[in-house]
Amino acid sequence: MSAEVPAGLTDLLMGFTLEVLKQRPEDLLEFAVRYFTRLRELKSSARAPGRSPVTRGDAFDRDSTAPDSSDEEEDEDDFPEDFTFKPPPPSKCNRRVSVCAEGYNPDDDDDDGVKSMVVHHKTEEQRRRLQEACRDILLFKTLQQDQFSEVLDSMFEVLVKPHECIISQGDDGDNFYVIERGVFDIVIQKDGVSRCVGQYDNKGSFGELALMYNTPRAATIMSTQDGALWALDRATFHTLIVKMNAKKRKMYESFIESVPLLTSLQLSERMKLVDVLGMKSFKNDDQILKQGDKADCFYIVESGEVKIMIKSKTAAGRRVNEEVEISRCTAGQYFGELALVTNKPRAASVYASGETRCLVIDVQAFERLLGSCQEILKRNISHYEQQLVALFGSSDDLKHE
Ligand code: 1OR
Ligand code: 1OR
Repeated sequence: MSAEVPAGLTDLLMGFTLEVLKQRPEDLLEFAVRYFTRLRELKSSARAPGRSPVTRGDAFDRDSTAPDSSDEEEDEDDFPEDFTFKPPPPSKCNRRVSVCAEGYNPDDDDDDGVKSMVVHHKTEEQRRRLQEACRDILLFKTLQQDQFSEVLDSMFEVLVKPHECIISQGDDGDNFYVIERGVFDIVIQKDGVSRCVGQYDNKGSFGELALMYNTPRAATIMSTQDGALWALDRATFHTLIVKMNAKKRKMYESFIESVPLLTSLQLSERMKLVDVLGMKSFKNDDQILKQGDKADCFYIVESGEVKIMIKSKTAAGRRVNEEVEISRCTAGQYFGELALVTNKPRAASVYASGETRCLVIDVQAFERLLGSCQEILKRNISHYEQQLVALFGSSDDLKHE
């Protein structure tokens, strides 16, 4: 069943959403009542005879309440230039409200322009370390060079001691963090019980979710030893990353919909996946994964082809050096799931066959967003074992030494 979205609805809700983000009301319902009441008052006073036409405010779209098309031209100038909304008293805790993944279009949010970016001076040596730490950060992979430079300019160093709480679950989001060094626990509290659900080991990044979706922090991040982080403030993250995500969604929406593995996900879940994925290009014969390496990412072939090669074992259990091609993946197919699902090293090496582009998802996003695909992944993994037995007469390679 397809439902048509009424003209102007998106803009009407967008205006409201932006106002919520600016004012951060404690009582969303009360705020909504006041916002739309005020909007209606303004609309009817603008319509009143004798009132001179004025430019409508950004927060409103003429289509959203135009009763019929004959009103349309008149409506264009319907709203007072000075449309301001008086919010209810400020909230005590200043909690930001959740915004559903597909409802917020950062493209239209011109509030935090480039002006709001702060440059933090760095020494040559700091800049070099920062650049190295950011080299593999997936969220930065789709930035253009000048945008990436702006991100680096805005980042500042944060040194941490053991057992420091960098992020507390439930807090408002302030910064996004890139790890230069250190080991950090990911702790999630649910039903009053805290559980360590994962760890960042000297690489990666965290703290993007609260900034992307204006939600409370989803997890607590604790240092387990001395470490160094690079932080990017909320405003710059918004200006550069969240706005880029709107473009990323447009770019990858139809491709992601065509990936068979992801068909069981809801649209909002697929879009959240797009928000956090990175894109990597490879030339012919580039090694993408190495058998035996520790795993931290999952890959979907966007274009081109990859070869999956393994070094099998001799009967005595020793590895032979020659690699054997066991499979290929083309556009829409995935690889690199096995080590993430089994918590083992990479079971095979993967090489680009010709120019190849892959979408890359880190292990935390894989676990967070692809949980509902685990059954399909596991079913396909059981096929590997059967093929392996057919090829080599043993499935020992899946068990790893
Ligand atoms: P944030 O801004 O919400 C906490 O602040 C950060 O922890 C979060 O962004 C992510 O960057 C990071 N679920 C939610 N957040 C996670 C998770 C996670 N892992 C890392 N973060 N899960 C664990 C996956 C290994 C899902 C648990 C069900
Ligand atoms: P990974 O994380 O172990 C290497 O990194 C990837 O190669 C692996 O995830 C899978 O995505 C892929 N048949 C097809 N693909 C495979 C196989 C496989 N093994 C790994 N990958 N077989 C099992 C070999 C151990 C069947 C061989 C005929």
